[in-house]
Amino acid sequence: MEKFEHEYNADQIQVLEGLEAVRKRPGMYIGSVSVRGLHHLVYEIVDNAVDEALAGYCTEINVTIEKGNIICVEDNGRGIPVDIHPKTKLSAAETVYTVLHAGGKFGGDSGYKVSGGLHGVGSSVVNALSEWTEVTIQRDGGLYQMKFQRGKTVSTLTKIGDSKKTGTKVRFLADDTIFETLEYEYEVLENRFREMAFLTKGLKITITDEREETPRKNEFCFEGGLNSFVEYLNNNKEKLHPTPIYIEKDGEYPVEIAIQYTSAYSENIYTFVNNINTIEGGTHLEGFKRALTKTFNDYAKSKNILKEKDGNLQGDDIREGITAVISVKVKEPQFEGQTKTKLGNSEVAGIVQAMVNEKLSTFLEENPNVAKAILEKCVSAARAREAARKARELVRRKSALESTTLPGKLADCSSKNAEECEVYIVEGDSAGGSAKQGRDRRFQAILPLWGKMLNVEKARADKIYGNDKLNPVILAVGAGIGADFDITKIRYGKVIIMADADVDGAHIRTLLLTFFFRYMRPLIENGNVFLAQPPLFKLFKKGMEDIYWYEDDLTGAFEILKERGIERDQVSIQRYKGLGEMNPEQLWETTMDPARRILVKVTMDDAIEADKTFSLLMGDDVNPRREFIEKNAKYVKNLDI
Ligand code: 28F
Repeated sequence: MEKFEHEYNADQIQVLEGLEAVRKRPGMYIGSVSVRGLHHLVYEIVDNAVDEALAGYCTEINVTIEKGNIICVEDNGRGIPVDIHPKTKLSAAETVYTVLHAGGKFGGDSGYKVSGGLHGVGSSVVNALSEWTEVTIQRDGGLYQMKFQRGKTVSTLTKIGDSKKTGTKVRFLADDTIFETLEYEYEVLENRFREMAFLTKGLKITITDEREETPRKNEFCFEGGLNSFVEYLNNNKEKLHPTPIYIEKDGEYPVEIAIQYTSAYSENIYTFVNNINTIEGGTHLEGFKRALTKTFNDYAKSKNILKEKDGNLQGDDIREGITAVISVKVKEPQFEGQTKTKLGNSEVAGIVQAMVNEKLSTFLEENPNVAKAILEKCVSAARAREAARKARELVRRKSALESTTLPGKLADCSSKNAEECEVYIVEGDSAGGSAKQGRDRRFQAILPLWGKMLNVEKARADKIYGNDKLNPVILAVGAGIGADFDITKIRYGKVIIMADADVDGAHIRTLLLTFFFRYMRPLIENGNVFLAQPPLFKLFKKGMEDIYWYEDDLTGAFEILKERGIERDQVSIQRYKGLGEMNPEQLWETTMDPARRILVKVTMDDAIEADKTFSLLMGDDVNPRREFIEKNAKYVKNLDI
């Protein structure tokens, strides 16, 4: 039996019931108990420190993953208030950590004005879901500490020393009886904190990983704020103007926007509400798009770049090659959409629209060279759009006539029930041959691809329709592309990319993913795209069943041998360099048989990182590409798959 020094009164019993609810249904509070939910715990704590920075009192946040997956977050803000609330007889700090929904909510009568910042409500949730939590506060000349176990106070807030500094430090160990895993992924946290540093100009965030012998460390601090963000996203793309366009407006709904055009054909607009990535967009994005279209059209007409007879430039034309980051602060945000990442507040559309109309037109008047460079590109986009429309019509007319035309190389399956059907897109003719022989032809189709693919980052839609490498993919999937893509028409429930586990394979995979990401995004969002995982090794010995191994590290395979009482040096190890080295049977057994294969589902969780990855590989600059490929032979991890 655990013994607690604490005595509980009626109020606190209610509190405990509150945290018990969090432990019973953690998913309701942090989304899931997977590795994603685990990372959420860290974000909740860091959010509070960032709020303190937004309030203007904190300049530095340090996050450490300590040995044993203990998280330590420290800020140099004012420190959570330590004074006792007369009614609850608890310190403000302990209340924040033990009462569900405390924090910002009781900013009203607590005597503390939470200016600017919104002081998150997640501290008590983190506390409830941690095996233990330790909070140390420096404030009012003192050093204070309190400790919890699974949300229960085991040591109430106590002064344990003096301090001239101020700040808050929180250490916690997530509860392994709640979470599926406690293994934090450094890259995931690193990306999130980089993003947060971009969104909070001048705030320094460091992240350290002490789990390995040689600690990893990154420091993020961007004096340029959103401008730095856009420059980062456009890294190694060709820019149409040297510095981003930056516009901002304070007030009840602060809005900040940075824009920079590149010679690429894609549109990359990232939107944030209270530093939360609104992946599904919403009213702020709508307002921005409307204003962008109107402002550029008005300017082009007034300067006679666009004649009255030409009609208007369309929104798509004006957004070709744009990279933009939009950050708004909304006191009571309403989030909608499938993943609750779409801003619903209708008033925000007009606010952003008016702000962009005003500030962007001023910018264009004052920077005619930038305006000219962008508009030239818009006009050529409009022309390409017209050409694309014609090309598409041609394709449509054709397919109306011969609607069953499938690519010649496709070995289709006999079932026509998309739900159970799969298409393997296979790199290379020889692997394609093995796959054709090894498959279950009832529900598995094979589409061999070979040679280098078209670089879709640099191609407009009209080229893609006519491209002889991508056209087979489009026809096989059978649902069109771009704005015409219709997920209900897909011919296969699983689109599986099967490529070698080497650098060329990684390249093909990335090119295909880029293509899906840009032109069939719903396919990724809907979870229809997969990566096949061919084995890396075969361990074999006469009289022993072959062992296929899918990881670089063979330690686990050797353990299996040991369990079977076989010495390591008795077995031969074959390293597979490519799919072509496997015969049809082996390919079936290891990579295609639904009962035995490993499939990795591709998700577009982290659109920013994915785009960055693609651009790196697609950009003109060869060096970052090579570096990337070398570093990421198993790059799929970075796509958050
Ligand atoms: C490592 C995580 O949580 N930092 C925080 C503050 C500062 C204040 C605060 C936090 C007031 C009464 C609700 C201080 N002085 N880092 C953190 N720093 N919370 S959390 O106030 C909380 C509200 O209860 C703070 C004056 N006002 C606010």
